[in-house]
Amino acid sequence: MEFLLGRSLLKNAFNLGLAEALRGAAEELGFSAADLMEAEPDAGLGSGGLGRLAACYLESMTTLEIPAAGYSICYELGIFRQKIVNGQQLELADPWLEAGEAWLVARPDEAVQVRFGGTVTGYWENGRHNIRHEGYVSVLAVPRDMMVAGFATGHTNLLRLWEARSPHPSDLSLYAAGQYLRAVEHQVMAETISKVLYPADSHPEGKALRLRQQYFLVSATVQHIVRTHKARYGTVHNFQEAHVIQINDTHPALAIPELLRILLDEEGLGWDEAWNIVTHTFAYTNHTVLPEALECWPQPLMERLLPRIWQLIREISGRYQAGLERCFPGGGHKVRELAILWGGQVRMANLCICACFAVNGVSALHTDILRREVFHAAFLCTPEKFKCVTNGVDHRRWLAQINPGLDALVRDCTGTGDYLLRPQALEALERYQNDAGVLSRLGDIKAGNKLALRDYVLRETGIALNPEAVFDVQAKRLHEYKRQLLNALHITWLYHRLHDEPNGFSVPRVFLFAAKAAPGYTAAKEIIRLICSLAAQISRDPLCRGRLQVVFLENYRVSLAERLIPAAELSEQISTAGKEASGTGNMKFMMNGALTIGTLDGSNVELHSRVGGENMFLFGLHADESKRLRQQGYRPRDVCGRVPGLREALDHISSGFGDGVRYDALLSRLLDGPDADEYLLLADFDSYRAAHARAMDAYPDKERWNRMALLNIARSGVFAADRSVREYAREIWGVPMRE
Ligand code: 26Q
Repeated sequence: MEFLLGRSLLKNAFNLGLAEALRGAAEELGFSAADLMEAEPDAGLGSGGLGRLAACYLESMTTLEIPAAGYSICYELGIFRQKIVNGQQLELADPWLEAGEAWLVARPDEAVQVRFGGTVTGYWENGRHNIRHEGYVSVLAVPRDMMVAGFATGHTNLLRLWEARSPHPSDLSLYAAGQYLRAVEHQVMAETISKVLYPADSHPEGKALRLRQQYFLVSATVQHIVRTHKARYGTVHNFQEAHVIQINDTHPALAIPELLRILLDEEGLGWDEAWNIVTHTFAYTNHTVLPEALECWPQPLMERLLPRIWQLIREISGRYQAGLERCFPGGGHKVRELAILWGGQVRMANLCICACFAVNGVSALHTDILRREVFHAAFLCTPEKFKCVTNGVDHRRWLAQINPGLDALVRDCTGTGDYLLRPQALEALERYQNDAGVLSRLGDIKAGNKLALRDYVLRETGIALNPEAVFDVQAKRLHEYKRQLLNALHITWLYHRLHDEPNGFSVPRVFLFAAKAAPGYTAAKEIIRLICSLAAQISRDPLCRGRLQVVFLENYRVSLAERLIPAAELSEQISTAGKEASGTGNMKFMMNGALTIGTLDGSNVELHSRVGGENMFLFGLHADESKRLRQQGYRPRDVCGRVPGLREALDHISSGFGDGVRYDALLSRLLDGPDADEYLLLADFDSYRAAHARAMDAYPDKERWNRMALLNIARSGVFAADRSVREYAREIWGVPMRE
């Protein structure tokens, strides 16, 4: 459902080897190349990590010459634009197509119809069971294609974005009087489907429009794939030999019953053959273990909107249930756990586990939690299905493109631009860990990037960042489990310490935040407001000048990440252990020489095993410890008394920061009730504080700091998307690729 592409101009020029020519041509024509690129809007067709991962993988699949295509919706409005007004998030529409459609090629000749609602009846004819679907509403899916260029290859892939249109002519005056309003209604309904991206991440919304979007995407896509398959092979009997459909979380899971529908109802296959094709076609990637984020749809909604799909899901579910009872004879609760239909809901993850030939997690820890907890019963039944592919990021974009100074250093140290196609080549940097010249050049590159960010922030906000300070960055979606509030609490604690002992503050610090909150997520929005209040109070306080600064940058998006990451020195990856499936920002920061302050969560675990405790600042409870603490009855109030200054910092948050706004509600979430401090901020506070203290002890020794940064960059090759995509290709898709 998402491809968070960001900008394409530099990406395409870079991959085609034309970046320098483009810059030269722009300047020759009297434009600044930078201004030209700044004019391109971000294609924000995704809400966070999952959508950005899809964009990185599409680039990598193309570079590796894998014949692949991405399918999504051509949302007229991408993820909302965030404005901060009086410290609060305001959401504005993002009409990106105004300039962004330059990259799209409409293919009306390949449009397909998608049907909603109506009634379904079965009848027998010549010994065959047929389906009659009547009274439905049709929506037209029109492709708008984007060409994806790979790096140093002639291979290209397609990203097909479906736009929803009404199949009725737009001249409504032709309609008979009685049909006029109904026709307008249908037209509006049809065109609403691709109107807007749902901006929630890890917080699914069970709205009818979202279900319509999902079915619209998968029906158009599967119809198209089957159609092109038949045009090439003249049959569907070998479909599963030619295709794998990798579903990005459960959002496109309706593709499973949709393929089944086409094979049964349109191609006339019998159940066994159709089901065999389906179960050899789909693979499922899970991106979350948060129980509230596992997608479920109300059965009545499914039945009303997608009557034939609903019948097929019931059939799949019944047969699966029978199979499970053979797997767990008398195993009541295990069978219930795996049920597709339960409590009036359709559980999409269970549908995927039942029908997919592979299920993968996105980091080692996350896969472990899937196997041992979230999908344990399914793992016992079919352990061979469960795989791990640790996420990776497009290092051509997230290193070479956004950090040209570092790219030049890597080339000088490793011989050539070899690392662009062989990210492991970054390891050769390790040889320079004691080379004072290289280390100081690395420091200069970071200093330059900090100045560039300072200029940008000054231009955009009027705020002058202190370039002498450590740049400490937390940039990601706002979610309680990601613990931006822990960061803010620690800054508040530091602020008090600064007042107690102004000269005990040896290293000046700039804390940068950037984050969008889901529009309906009240606590997340409160946290943004709190950070903004805290930033304002600190900026008014003369004692903080040159010592402590906090800035919340509005409208976090791919192009802002591209400016922020090369300038970061500390990367905040501080989620409650066991909650973040992987994280990919952590990889981008590491590649750009920022040191991680983080918990053993998601892919931080693997990052830690690569760089070691001496090259990052690890803190906090482990996933199993967190779980145990909760089971034993965790009492956050007990912690407060044990950590000096913590009580004062909490009180300060509750009473607010001099702008009259209080945050009692946030405080109460930390201290009161049986679910107090669900994400264990207070349990981890002291350890977090100590990790920051270690980081600040290390910072003044520039050579040591730069060495740690160099080792982080050198060992970041495993987090390239190319490595992940090769694993998918080998372990799941079974396709050949560029060596
Ligand atoms: C579902 C239904 C209705 C409306 C919205 C949604 C929805 C949309 C987006 C639910 C979840 C998402 C996005 C999830 C996401 O970004 N997950 C992140 O995926 C990354 C890539 O694997 C991981 O690195 C992150 O750890 C994970 O949080």
